[in-house]
Amino acid sequence: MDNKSVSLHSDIDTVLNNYDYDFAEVEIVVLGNGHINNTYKLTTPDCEFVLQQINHDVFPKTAELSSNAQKINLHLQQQKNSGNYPLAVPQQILNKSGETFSKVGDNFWRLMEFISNSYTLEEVESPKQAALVANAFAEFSCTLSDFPVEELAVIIEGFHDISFRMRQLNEAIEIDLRGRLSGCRNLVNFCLAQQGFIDQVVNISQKLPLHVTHNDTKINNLLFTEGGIPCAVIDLDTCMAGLLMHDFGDMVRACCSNLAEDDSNIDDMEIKLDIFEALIQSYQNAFGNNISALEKDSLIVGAKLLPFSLGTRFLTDYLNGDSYFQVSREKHNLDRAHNQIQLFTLLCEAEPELVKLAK
Ligand code: GN1
Ligand code: MG
Repeated sequence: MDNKSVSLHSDIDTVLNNYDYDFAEVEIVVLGNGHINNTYKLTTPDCEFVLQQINHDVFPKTAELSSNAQKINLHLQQQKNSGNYPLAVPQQILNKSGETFSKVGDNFWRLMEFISNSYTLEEVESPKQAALVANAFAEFSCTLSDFPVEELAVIIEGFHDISFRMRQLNEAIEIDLRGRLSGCRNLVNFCLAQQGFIDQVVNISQKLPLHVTHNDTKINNLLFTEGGIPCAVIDLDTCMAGLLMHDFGDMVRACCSNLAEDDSNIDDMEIKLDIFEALIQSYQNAFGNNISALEKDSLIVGAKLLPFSLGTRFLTDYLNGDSYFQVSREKHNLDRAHNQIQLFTLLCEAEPELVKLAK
C-alpha cells in the first residue's frame, strides 16, 4: 500500500466510526467515473454501501446538497409507497448524530445504500434501452412535479446558465493563467462566435416553466439491473429547479455520440439518430399532457445547448489550469472541449432531421 492509500484508509476508518454499522471487515473499491467526487463501494459480510467524499471546492454547500437529496428521496419514497414511482430510491444513511453527512478534518463524506446486483453503464446499448433511460429520468421529474421546487437550495449558482458560462470563459481568456490560450485560439474563437445560438437559448429559457430537474442526466447516473433495465436515478448532487430541456439535452449529449466524451478522434464522430429518436419519443410520451408545446420545441435547443455549455466549461477549466474537473492526462480538458463542441456542431447540422424525429 502506498502512503496515499494508507491515509485514505485511515480517513475512511474515521468516517465509518460515525455510523452504527459493523465495518470491522470491509472491502473498499473505487466506484464509477465521476469527474468531481470520489466514490467507493464498501462491502461487509452483511451489507453493501456507497461511500462518497464530496468535493468541497465544487460543492461548498455540502449541508444543503445532502439536505436537498434527503427531501427528494423522502418525496420519491412516499410516492413509491403509494405505487406512484416505479424506481428504487437509494437512501442516504444517517450518522450517529442523525446527520446526512460526516465531516472528518476538512473533508465531507456521506454513506448511502447500495442497490444489490445493480451496475452502471457508460454507453447506451440499443434504441430500446435509450427509451428506458429517457423514461426513467422523465419519471423522476414527473414524480417530483408536486414537490415545491422553491424548497430546494441552489447548489451551484448558474449551473446551466449559458450567459454565466460565457462570462466564465471570457474571464479565463482574460487571465490565461497557464499561457494555454495560444494553443486553443481557434476553439475559443468558435465558442465566442456562437452569440446567435446563445440568444436563442436565453430567449426560450425565459418562457419555460421550472421543474425539479436532475441536471446531470448522463447514462452513468442511472443504476441498471439484470437485462439492462434502469432501476434507480443516482447522483442527486445537482438536483435543483431547472428546465426539462437541460435534462433532455444532457441525455442526448451522453447517449447520442458514437465516441466517449473525452475521445480525441473527433473526425470519426457520428450522431446516433436512432438513439435520438428513441430518447425524444420516450421522454415526450412519459410526460403525456404535462409538457407544453414550447417545452417540446425546447428539447432540441437543449440537445444543442448541453454539449455547447459543457464544451465551454471544459475549455474554461483547461485555461484555468484544470482546477474543476479531474484530469488524467495533460490536455484532457482540451480534448473533452473539442469533443463536446464537435458534438454541438454535428447536432446543429442535423437539426432538420432531429425536428422530424421529434414529431
Ligand atoms: C460532472 O462528476 P460527474 O461525472 O457526476 C459535472 C457535470 C458534467 C459531467 C460531464 C457538478 O459530473 O455537470 O456534465 O461531469 N458535474 C458538476 O461528464 O459539475
Ligand atoms: Mg454528478
